[in-house]
Amino acid sequence: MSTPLVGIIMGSDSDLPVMQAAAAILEQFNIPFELTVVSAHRTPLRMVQYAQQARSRGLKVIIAGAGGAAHLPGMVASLTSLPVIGVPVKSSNSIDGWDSVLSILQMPNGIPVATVALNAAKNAGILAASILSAYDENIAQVLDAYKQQLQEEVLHKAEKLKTDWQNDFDA
Ligand code: RP5
Repeated sequence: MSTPLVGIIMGSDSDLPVMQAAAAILEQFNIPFELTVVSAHRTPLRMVQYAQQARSRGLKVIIAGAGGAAHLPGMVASLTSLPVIGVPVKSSNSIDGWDSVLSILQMPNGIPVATVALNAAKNAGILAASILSAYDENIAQVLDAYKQQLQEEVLHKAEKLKTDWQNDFDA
């Protein structure tokens, strides 16, 4: 196993059904990652240790997911200079998801967290890959191919609609 470049952490194992999408896309991109539970409230010292050791352990990006009073991404960002991507999770203790979004999004100046949409762990994985691609040509090529594939899928759908609805629009 190569050294993980991305650390995926979450406040609880109940976040895993959402957070596993980040792991899946990193696996698809062949980017080594690690995945564990780190709770800002239930294991604060583990959180401090994780964040403080992340860079020396070789991590380049941290993806942190949490829900409700979602303090994990912001607190981790306060403890490391690595980029932190926050995933707001609509969890069991979340009122409607806005609590998770705002807890992660509304950071004070000086301590940014790159916040993705509610439950958007897949995008967090893609954003982590984009950050790594700034200095890794192989990852850049994988991402370019992925975007090309997305484009082809949309064009294929447009072509299908054109046939199904006898619509002539062609950009
Ligand atoms: C947060 O509380 C976790 O990130 C999770 O989203 C939520 C609920 O945790 P459990 O009570 O399910 O462990 O800290």
